[in-house]
This record gives sequence, structure tokens and C-alpha cells, in this order.
Amino acid sequence: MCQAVEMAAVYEANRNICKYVHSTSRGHEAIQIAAGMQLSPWDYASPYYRDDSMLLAMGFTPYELMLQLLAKRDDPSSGGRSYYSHPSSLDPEKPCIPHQSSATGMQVIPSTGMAQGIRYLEKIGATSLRTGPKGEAPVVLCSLGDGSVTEGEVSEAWQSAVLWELPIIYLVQDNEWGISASAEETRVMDAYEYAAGFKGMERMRVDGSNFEECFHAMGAAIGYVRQERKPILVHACVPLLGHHTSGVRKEWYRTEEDLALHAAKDPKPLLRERLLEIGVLEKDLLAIESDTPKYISLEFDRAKEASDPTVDSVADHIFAPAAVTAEKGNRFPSNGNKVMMVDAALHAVEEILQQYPEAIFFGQDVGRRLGGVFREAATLAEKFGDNRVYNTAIQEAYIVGSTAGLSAVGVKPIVEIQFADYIYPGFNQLVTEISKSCYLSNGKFPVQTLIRVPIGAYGGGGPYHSGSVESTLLTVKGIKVVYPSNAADMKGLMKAAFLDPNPVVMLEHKGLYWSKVPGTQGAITVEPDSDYVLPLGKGRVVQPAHPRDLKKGDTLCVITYGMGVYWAQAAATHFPGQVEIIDLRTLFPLDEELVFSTVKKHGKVLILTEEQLNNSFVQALAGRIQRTCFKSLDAPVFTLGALDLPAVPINTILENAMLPNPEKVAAAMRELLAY
Ligand SMILES: Cc1ncc(C[n+]2csc(CCOP(=O)(O)OP(=O)(O)O)c2C)c(N)n1
Repeated sequence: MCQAVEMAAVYEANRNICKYVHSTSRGHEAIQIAAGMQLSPWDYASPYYRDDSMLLAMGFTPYELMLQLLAKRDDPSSGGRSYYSHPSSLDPEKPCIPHQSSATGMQVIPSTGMAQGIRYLEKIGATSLRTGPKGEAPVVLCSLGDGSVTEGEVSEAWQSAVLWELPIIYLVQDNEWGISASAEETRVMDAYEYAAGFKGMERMRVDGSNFEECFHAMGAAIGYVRQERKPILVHACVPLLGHHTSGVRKEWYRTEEDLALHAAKDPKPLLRERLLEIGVLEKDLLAIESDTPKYISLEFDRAKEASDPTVDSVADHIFAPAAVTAEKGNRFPSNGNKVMMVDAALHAVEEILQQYPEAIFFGQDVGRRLGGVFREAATLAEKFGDNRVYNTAIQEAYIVGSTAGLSAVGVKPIVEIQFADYIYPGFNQLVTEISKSCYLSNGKFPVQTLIRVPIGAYGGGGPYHSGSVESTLLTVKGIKVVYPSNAADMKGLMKAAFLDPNPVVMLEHKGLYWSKVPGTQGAITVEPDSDYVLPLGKGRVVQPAHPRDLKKGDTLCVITYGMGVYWAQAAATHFPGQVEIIDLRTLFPLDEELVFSTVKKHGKVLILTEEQLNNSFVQALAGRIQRTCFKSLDAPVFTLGALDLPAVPINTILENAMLPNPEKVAAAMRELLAY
């Protein structure tokens, strides 16, 4: 406790040096130390940005924490990429801590996902489950401030925790402040009262200023979860003694009276008093109190001198290396059956579940009764059991974000968002937690997740079941985006996406699932063998131009994906031999080599998408093509997409008017060829 208090004092006295924003645990030390001391190395934890005392209690040294404070190269958490007290750790001597973001409350979903994963590994008796030397079961500690509890995602996580009886402790540190927003302004109940609505959540209230009480409470909470495998909430009332952060100063918004009330609850003098009461010698306490400042000051000097990260490391660890880098296995088995895209996806997932016991598949309605609203998961729950294939509540944030936790404990999740239009509630977790995990943990925690997303418009699906989302997804760095257009690609890419140690979003066009849309029969292919894999980032020449027309300089290429492949093929029948069509298959990573070399070959390119065009992926690609292929271009780069409307209207006449179709594509080809 002395160390934590002293560290906060040194940071405050050296604000010019501690230039990166940071928060300290001043006031919260007792509960944090009580928690950190009693976790075991086989446990998991999600501390928040104010938890530096907890980290010290887990065994991180002041020097290690200061390396992150000063964003130094050897910061063991992020290598100088993230803020103070944003830990991630795979140290076998300490609880496992996956990447922690700054977003308040958002860690509750990934950490509940860890508990979900532990529960699954326990149920299947997986040897990969971390346990203690005597087989002690692991628990998850999720720590958060009271201000975060009102966030919607917390309720998604708590609902899942009680529903599935997950082994997790939610430690809420209640200092009655958000930043300047007070408890009275922001809530009608505290976390303890709120948790009562989550039936099955055990609850404890604790005086967070009283170390002894905290120690007993945390010991009891951890013991309960370790034994009973059920969630518990510990609500600790704590004072806030420091500033909100180094940048947001307490005197700007807190009254003298409030500060005095909080100061009276400082756990440090209270602990000192208690130690003397129980017979600890004053001289021993004085020795700690005089040695600690010297030690902290020396460590701070040492951290100041530590090396900064080098510039050449800035782009390290965006992704972990891909597992599949070459096409392998039999794509065209001679005795293979023809298969629709939806079944190719289903069979791919089935084969994955057969081969990898740590693979699970969940989402809305993918479980036993329905097997997915597109029957894309039909029979899977029957075959693999409700443990492995199951329904979730309507909780897109949980469906997406829990996979960060599942991945951290070694489960391999496949999840589904029912319609692309509903990915937005899950988008926060995708961006805030998942996409940044590998980079900000300096490569320690890539998130292996496969997120299936049925997408696309056809036949009057209407404004909330037809939307395209790829450009939105493609602005996110740290995720991969796949968009197959036929059954064979679907199967090979699904396997590669699953095996990829990084987050992959698989966009699956609903209009191609059964090839119901006229002209899309090409999406039905012979089913590749179960060993077939297709690496992400490899495009395909759907049809080449005729060499004769190419020689005459009378050709163009179409760069497209998804439904665009079929519009382009239909339109190209008007220009025999003159059109080469490329199916990108993966939108990120992009097959730049194929795109640029094809454009250079033809000098004319149309980039075609189903998406609204303005500020889209396709427009960005057009810019890159102009820059890279400028000298080879014989015409401006053409783009064609849907009209820039906020949604796809339900009436099919309006839907057709909005979307590209073979006629519109043919008109663009005609104009481009005439250049
Ligand atoms: C999602 C999100 N919104 C806003 C912020 C900005 N912010 C940082 S800390 C904070 C207050 C958090 O209060 P609480 O959870 O009670 O924790 P405390 O800082 O009081 O320990 C806010 C609003 C954020 N980090 N994340």
C-alpha cells in the first residue's frame, strides 16, 4: 500500500515527466490489494485503469508499471503503446490478463467470455484448462468503476453470467464519481442493488477503506466462485483521493467538503492504526514508510532512463501470422456433390466442430430448434450438443465481444450476427476490444474469432435485412473481412478464417445462399474435400478477356465481389472476349498484386459493389488504383454501386432502382470501352 501511495505521489510531483495521461488507485488501495493478493496464477483478470494497486499485489513491480507510465519499449504490457495501468500479461507466475482497453465497462463482456470459455473447457474436461497444482479451478476477476455499471453492455454480460452460471467475480469499486458526474446525477441504485435483478448473482457489500474487511470479503468471494462455479458481485465503497486522471483535476469540480469526506476514509492511515492495534511494531512501520520513498524514487529514475520503442517497431503485431498461406486440399473432388453456398458454409462448420473439440458456435437462433434463420446451422446442435452449438439472447455486443475472452482461454469461437444490419450493437466490441487486442498487447493476445454475418439485398428484404456493411468494417484496422461468392470459396475460406489466429468477419450473401436470384447458379459448385483451405487475401479470375481483344487494347477489367460477380458476368455477355472479371473474395487483406496487375494489363477498370458508393471501400480502392496504375490507365477508374440512400427500400421496384444490376453494369462497361 505504501508503494502505491508513494508511486502516485512521485507521478504527481513529476507531472512534466509523466506526460501521458494516467490514473492512480489513491483511495481504492485496500480492496485492490485484497483482490490482487488472493488471485492465483491459474486465474484470469480484467483490471481497469485505476487498478495499479491490484497489479502491484499480483506481483508486477513498480518499475514494470512505470515502464508503461512512461510508454517505454520494455513495458511488459504493451511495449509503450498503451496507457499506465492498462495491463496484459501471460506471465505464468501471475493471473492471465488479456488486453485491457480504456473504454469503461467494455471489459465486462470479454471477461465474462473468459468465464464462459472456462466453463466450456471444464465441461469437456479439456486438458488445456489452466488449473492449480491440486487441480484448483480457475476464476475470473472483472474489476470496474461504479460509473461503468450503468452502461448497457454490463447488463448483457451479467445476464449471460447468471444464465450460464459462470465462474466470475465482478468487483465494482464505487467512489460515487464518474468523472465529474456524481452518483445522484447518474443512477437511482448502486451496483449492489442493481445486481439484485440478475437472479443467481451472489452479492456482497464491503467497506473498501477497511483492508481487513476487504481481504476477508475478497477471499470469500474468490472461494465461493472457485467452489460453486457461479458469479458474484462485490460492491466496494471506496473514497477517491487522487485526481480522476493526471489531466482532469479534482479541484475543478469537487468541493472542499466532498474532498474532506473522502480523505477521512483513506485506507492507508486506517490500516496503519489497525496494524498497531494488533501488535505490529511502530518501528517496523516507520522503516517501511522511510524505505519505500527511496525505493520508488530509484525505480522512477531507472524507468526514466529506459529506452523508448524504436520507430521500426510501430507496425509490429497488427496481426499474428496467418495459419493458412497457400491453397491446399482438393477443391474439385471427382466424386464431389454439387452444393449450395449455405450448405458449403454449414458443412465447413460441421467439419470444424468435428475436428476441433475447442470449437463452439453460438448466436441468435443457431441452436437446436431452428438451426439458424437461414438453416445455415441446421442439425449442428443435434450433432454436437447444446454445449457446443447454442442460442444466445439478442445481445450482439455479447456475441461479438465475448469471443475476445473465449479466445484468451483457448476456446475457438464461431459466432453469428443474424443480419449484417444488426452488427452495429456488436461493433463497439469489435472495434474497442477485439481489433486492438493484438497490437496493444504487443502480440500477446491476438483474438481468434470467426464472426459470420449474413448480408446483402435481394427480393424485397427491406431496409433492416438488406444492408451492406463492408466499408464500415474495412475502416477498422486489426480485423480481416472475407466475402465469398460461391460454395467452394465459402468452404475453403471458412476453414482458413477459422484457423486464422486473428479476428475474421465472414460476410455471406443471403441472395447467394441458395442461388435463388436469377443468374447466380454459378454460386453452386462441387463441394471441396474437408481438407480444402483457401488462404485469405487471394482473389480469383472469374473470367479472362480473350487474348485477341487484349492485344487490340479493347478490353476492360471488373474488380468486384459477392453479388457483383454475377452482375458482371451477365453484363459481360454483351461484350464477348472484352471483359475480365476478378472476384476479390477477401476484402482485407486485399489481393493487391492481382488487382494492380490486372488493371495494368487492361488499362480500363470498373470497380463494382452492391454497397452505396459515396466514401466506400470501392472509392478508396479507385484512388489506390489511380496512384499505382496511373501510367497504364487509358480511362478514369470507373466505380459502380448502389444509390447513396440511407437504406434499401422494401418495395422491389425501389430496391431494383437502388441496386446495381446487369443492365447498369453493361452501360458502365459500354461507356468505359468507348474511352
Ligand atoms: C465508453 C467510455 N466512455 C467514456 C469514457 C471517458 N471516461 C473515462 S473514465 C470515466 C468515468 C468512469 O467512472 P467510473 O467507472 O466510476 O470509474 P472511476 O474513474 O471513478 O474509478 C469516463 C466517462 C471512457 N473511457 N469510456
